[in-house]
Amino acid sequence: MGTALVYHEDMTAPRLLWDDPECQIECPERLTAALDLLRQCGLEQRCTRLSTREASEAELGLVHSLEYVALVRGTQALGEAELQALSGQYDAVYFHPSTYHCARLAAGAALQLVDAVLAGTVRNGLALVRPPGHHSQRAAASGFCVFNNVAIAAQHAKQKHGLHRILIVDWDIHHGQGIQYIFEDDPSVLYFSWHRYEHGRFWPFLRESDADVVGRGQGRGFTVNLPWNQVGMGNAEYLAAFLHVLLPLAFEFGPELVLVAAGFDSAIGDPEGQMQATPECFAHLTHLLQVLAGGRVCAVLEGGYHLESLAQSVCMTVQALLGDPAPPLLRPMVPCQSALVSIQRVRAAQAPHWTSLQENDSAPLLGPRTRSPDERPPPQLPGGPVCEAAVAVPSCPLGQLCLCPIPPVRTAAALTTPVASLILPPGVLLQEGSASMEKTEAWARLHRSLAQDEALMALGKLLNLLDGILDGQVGSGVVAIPAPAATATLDVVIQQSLSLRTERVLCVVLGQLDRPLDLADDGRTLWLHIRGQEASALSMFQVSMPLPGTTGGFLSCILGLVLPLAYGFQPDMALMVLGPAHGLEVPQAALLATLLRGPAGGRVLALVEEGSAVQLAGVLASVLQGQAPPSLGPFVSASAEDSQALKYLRRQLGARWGMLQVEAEADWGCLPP
Ligand code: Q9C
Ligand code: ZN
Repeated sequence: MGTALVYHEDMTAPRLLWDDPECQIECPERLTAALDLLRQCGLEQRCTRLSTREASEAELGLVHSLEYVALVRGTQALGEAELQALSGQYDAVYFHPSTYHCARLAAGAALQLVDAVLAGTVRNGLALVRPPGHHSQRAAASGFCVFNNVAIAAQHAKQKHGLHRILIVDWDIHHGQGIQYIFEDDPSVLYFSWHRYEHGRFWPFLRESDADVVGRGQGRGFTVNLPWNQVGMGNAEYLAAFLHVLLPLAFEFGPELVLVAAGFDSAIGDPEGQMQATPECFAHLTHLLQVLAGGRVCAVLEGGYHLESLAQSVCMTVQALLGDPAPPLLRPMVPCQSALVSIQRVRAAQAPHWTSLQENDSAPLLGPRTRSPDERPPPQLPGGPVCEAAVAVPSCPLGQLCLCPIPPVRTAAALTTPVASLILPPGVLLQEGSASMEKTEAWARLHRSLAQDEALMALGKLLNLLDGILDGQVGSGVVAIPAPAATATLDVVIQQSLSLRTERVLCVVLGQLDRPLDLADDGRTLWLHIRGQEASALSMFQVSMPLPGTTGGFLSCILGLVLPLAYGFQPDMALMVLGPAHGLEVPQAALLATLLRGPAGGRVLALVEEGSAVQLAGVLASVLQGQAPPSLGPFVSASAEDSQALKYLRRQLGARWGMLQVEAEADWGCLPP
């Protein structure tokens, strides 16, 4: 199932006919720049092109008043002076004779996209539209927006497709107050927006954009505002917002559809946003959203006024929708204090409405399952944690868009079972070849457990696949390993990986498996064991955590610990090791593999002990190829013990791994603005 691109060239028609410095940035070139770069990168050609239709007046009526629709209809016949006079009645709006037609096309494009995704014709898609929509209200245009494209699409999905839960993610840098007003009392639509706020001193200057505004009546807790109070927020801050605010709530909500109000004025170089997130960040955000709603993600363009930055960010979004791995983000990944204050405030405001944000404060912090690590000070993270968003914003270092080379083989599997070919999804290469006997035996001499024929054969295949990944011929892989040789095999894989061009390897280990004894604690491997009897950190690169017993506990472990560490570490490759007695259910394993693709540039090697390989290999191969993971099932809150363990590790490691933090340093929240 593919990715839709919805576009109609009529939407390049609206343009500002008089002089107005505030409105001139919303120009026709925004669409052509995005489309041109999509073509140049070969991305447009990989999408399913959908035709665009005008939304009917009844469909506009799902959100807007008939009088307002009639008023906008009337602008088609107005002359320039009348258009200018009418525009002046709204805040930051211009009308053009083509506005009514194009605003209906923009809403229609969002509807076409939602219809195609819900019909199953495509998995996901992007609508490239003008005018944008998220500021427009029941009876008012605002901020270049005429009809509220995303809100209309959400109402349509509820009424025509019978959906009960829709998530709207508004990553535009302005607050989509229009969407907020339309759904503020509606618990079937969870609206998340981050926005430049500066304590209310940034447009649209609304009190209701702040973090403590959470919705009304039945809709309390279904409006989530994350105000940024400084400019210069970047990749670390955006990812932290997703991991610590949006995704925990989204998983608990369990949406059937994700709509993105996809404004790219939140990207670097944009004159409105003044933020620092690079285009690659949008590939990661898009990748993260695809673990929700079976991957049904519909993105609809909103703002974005730096043509180059806009076009590159659009390409990154489409590439992620197509299932390609996201390019690595640049170090250091440490959110600034101002962002942490905002994150802390929104978590506190939403905690009464979401169990995943409730931290069981009643229990003692050092419970029986946690113990202190040894007293040795942890080694320094190379690069050092310095990144203050508020410090001087450098001029836009926006280079050529680097589309990472896509390996000829996306995913390969090396399995030992005779039914291997039957359990793999189409497109996954079943690897038969082996590394040379010489090489395999040389490694096997290091470990007695590798001497048996069976272990040796598995090792040969594994080494061959690993070479493919390290050479860039293969993107990711799934390998079955004989249980008795699991620790030894992992030792070989780590050593072999680190001997070749790879600087950092992330090992996420489940089940009974020991950390190889000769593994150096030198910052090149991050060993994260999700099985321990207790939460403990022997150093910043050796962490263990009990396997949580509920879906909620598992999610907070992945979102609150594994991904923050992984994004902070920025590995060249991730090993996901499911050893004997790993205890993971199939959807949990699939979710973990999917999410590890993000920080690892798509290079994930899953090592699965033979006993569960038949059950897991197919689904792991399919998510590593870019398919959406299956649902975890009903959300069940984390146990008090599991939240304690996470909180303990956050305390222990937060100073060294900034991405773990969900709170600002003590005195920051109290500083005057
Ligand atoms: N310098 C959208 O991005 N002007 N609309 C604010 C602050 C209005 C933005 C002036 C910006 C409207 C869809
Ligand atoms: Zn905007």
